[in-house]
Amino acid sequence: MNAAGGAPSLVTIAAGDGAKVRVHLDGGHVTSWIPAGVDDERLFVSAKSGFGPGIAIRGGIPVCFPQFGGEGPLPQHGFARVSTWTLVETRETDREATATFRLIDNDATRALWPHAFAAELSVRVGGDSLEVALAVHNTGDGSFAFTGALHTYFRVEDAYRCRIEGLEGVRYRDALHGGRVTEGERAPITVAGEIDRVYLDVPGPVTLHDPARTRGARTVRVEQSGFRDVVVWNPGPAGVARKPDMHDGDDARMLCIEAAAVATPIVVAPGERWIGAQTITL
Ligand code: TA6
Repeated sequence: MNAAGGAPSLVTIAAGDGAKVRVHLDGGHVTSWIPAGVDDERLFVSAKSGFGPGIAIRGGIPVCFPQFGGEGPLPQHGFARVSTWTLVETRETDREATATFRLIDNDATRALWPHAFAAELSVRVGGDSLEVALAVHNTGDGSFAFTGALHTYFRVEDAYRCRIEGLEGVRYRDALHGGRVTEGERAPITVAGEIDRVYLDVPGPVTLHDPARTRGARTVRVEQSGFRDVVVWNPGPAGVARKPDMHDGDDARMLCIEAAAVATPIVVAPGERWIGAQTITL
């Protein structure tokens, strides 16, 4: 309960092993993940980010739904990340902690996207892993299609010394070159400035190496299910300068690896439920 006696605007859950995660009801937005063991924040959130109803938080894990980016007529990345979700339940045990949040259609969402749905975000933390799952239930009487992502901002020591393995040779859509589809290099991805790619039909897990890190694990494994694409994004110095909610230099401190459904919209028939998840393990 917050000071005003209303519902809390953010929820923190912790496993008995010390692993913990913080979620803002505004956006259903994970903004902190500290694995068990070291006190080591693994997600990036801009010190200039706004918070509160209708504000897109810069960092953490934005829930992009029912539209990824500008892939349609809706506002950028859809409305889920600027909607207030409700807390369904939390559970904390020695080995893990979970929390579930829900967003159902309302006048505002239907005015933008005329479909009945129930979205649920489940967060599970424990040991050295974090799992975030988005379930989308079609509660209406007609099929709908959506694109989306779990737009994870990893906190890194130096993005320009990072490399990403697991996407070698995978075709990608390059937003910096008019969306053209290119064959992926047969080498780990490195960041030399702005990078904005949708890797298509990614076959397996992705590994992020952050060799400059001096505290905590330098390698993070990112797996996904339900989502077929992986987005890799860093705004670069020029991109950061264009973002009022980022400080100069933030480009070196973050790297987005996103579980995404972009190239092939997800179709959900009436009564059906789709689930997509991203599991991050040190
Ligand atoms: O994830 C890649 C992307 O679509 C980029 O093109 C960039 O726009 C980024 O998302 C951040 O979007 P936002 O609306 O949060 O500034």
